[in-house]
Amino acid sequence: MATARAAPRIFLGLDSSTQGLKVSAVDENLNTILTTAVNFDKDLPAFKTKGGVHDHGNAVVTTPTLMLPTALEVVMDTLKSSDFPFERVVAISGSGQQHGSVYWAKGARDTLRGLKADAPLAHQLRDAFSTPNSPIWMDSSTTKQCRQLEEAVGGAQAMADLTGSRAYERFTGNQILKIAQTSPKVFEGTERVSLISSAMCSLLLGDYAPIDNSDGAGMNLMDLRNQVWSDKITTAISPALKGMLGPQPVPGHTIVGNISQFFRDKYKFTPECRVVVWSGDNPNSLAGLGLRNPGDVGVSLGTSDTIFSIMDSADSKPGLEGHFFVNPVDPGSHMAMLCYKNGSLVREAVAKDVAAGSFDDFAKLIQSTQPGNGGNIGFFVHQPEIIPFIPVTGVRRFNAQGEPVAAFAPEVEARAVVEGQMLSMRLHKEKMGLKPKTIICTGGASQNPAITKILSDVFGVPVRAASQPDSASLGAAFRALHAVKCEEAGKFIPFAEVTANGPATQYRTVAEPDMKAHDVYTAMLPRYEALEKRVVESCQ
Ligand code: XUL
Repeated sequence: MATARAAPRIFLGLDSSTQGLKVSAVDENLNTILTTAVNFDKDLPAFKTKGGVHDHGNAVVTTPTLMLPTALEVVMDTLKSSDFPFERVVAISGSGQQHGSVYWAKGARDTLRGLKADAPLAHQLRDAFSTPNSPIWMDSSTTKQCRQLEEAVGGAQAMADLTGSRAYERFTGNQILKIAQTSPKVFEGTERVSLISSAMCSLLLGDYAPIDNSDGAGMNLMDLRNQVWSDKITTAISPALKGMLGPQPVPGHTIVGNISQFFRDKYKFTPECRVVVWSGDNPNSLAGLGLRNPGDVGVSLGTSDTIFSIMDSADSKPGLEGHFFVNPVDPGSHMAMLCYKNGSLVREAVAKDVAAGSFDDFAKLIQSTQPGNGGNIGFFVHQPEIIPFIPVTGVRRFNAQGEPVAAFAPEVEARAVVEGQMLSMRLHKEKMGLKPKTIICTGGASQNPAITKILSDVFGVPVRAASQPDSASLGAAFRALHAVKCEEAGKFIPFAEVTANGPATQYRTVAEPDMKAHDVYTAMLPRYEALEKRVVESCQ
């Protein structure tokens, strides 16, 4: 007994991302005890995904919904086979790729409540979804619905004022409207719409879990200031929708219940194990990176590239670019963010072209060229881009005279892809009124010194990396700990207090800015902006 009581408590964080499902287990001091992951393409080949998704063409991108419970069970089985001490897990939370939606069929709640440990989750849930495919953040097929919903609330700026973002193709409300319009049977057969985050949480809970107000802000459905579903927008989609969304969104430190019988029976979680509401991957990364000061900016260089920071809610002024969400660890403040679709997959494609896929050689090519790239600028749009909206894919290259050119030399190409991405971040982040003092970087490309050096030079600030990777799953584990600490104290405790001494606050500097190079980029920015405008106009 005494030994069992003394055994350190464990907090689990999962990250259901575009390409896989990861788990981080941390102790009370926020040290990582273990991480493990399932890669959708490699480990679950039956779902035939590429990069975790099905690209149907015509800007339609989905993920097979049943892959989510399958991955959850596989990852838990992996933990079980390594004798993971499930009985020490005090709380579990998670992170989901933002905006993606899950459509639970009529009767699915009963199925969820009755899940039994003697059959695979996916088998028991085979009839639980009214459509087998979940539209995800890479989908950009809902431009018509975006304009329609903006019109219903009084225009794009009115939509931004109300929800924190103008209508974006990947945002869930626009996706739901498309389903209601083009697949009315699916819509009518749905009893609950979840985000990927809340769907995964529902699996752990064995019942429908609410949506948290941070991920909820990525739907174009939530009144950002009041943190409630907007009647105006939900009704414009369908009078039935509000009921399908479940209760009002909840703060990120909410305990939604205890873990379900399925997980207790199969893995020996204790009946007391708390399930903490899940949130989106970018909000969780913000938590995992320990951002706490308004000048701290997080940059995640992953499948998507995102740049985000905390903002006093009184200062957040949503415009026609970028997003404002509720801060996932402090419902009283906001999180400002920009998201680019053309992130690591584009860097990988260019590295494949110019360096046979070796990121070391890609870095060497970059290092053989000068900041500013001799005036050459490229726009690498492999997927329709969000910021700015570039719906027509293709690579556009311009020389120092602003003339279109068909190709760059390999080393120029390598620098051009990274400089273009970082210049765009700087340009559009400044338009949101934000100037970083420090950048805290995460994601695969944050390990590449040539890439972080350009990031640092473009912004003119040091770039630091967290001492542990996997910021989204770690952030989820930290939020699980935070929720338990708030529950134990019977009041809200600042997240920074809970994480104060943990490794989340220990960064190493990975790049220092060269201010001469920074000046080159500052001078280059108006040219970049003018060329960007040309590219955007050429798509209209
Ligand atoms: C954010 C976004 C992406 C996904 C990636 O708005 O669309 O960063 O969250 O998982």
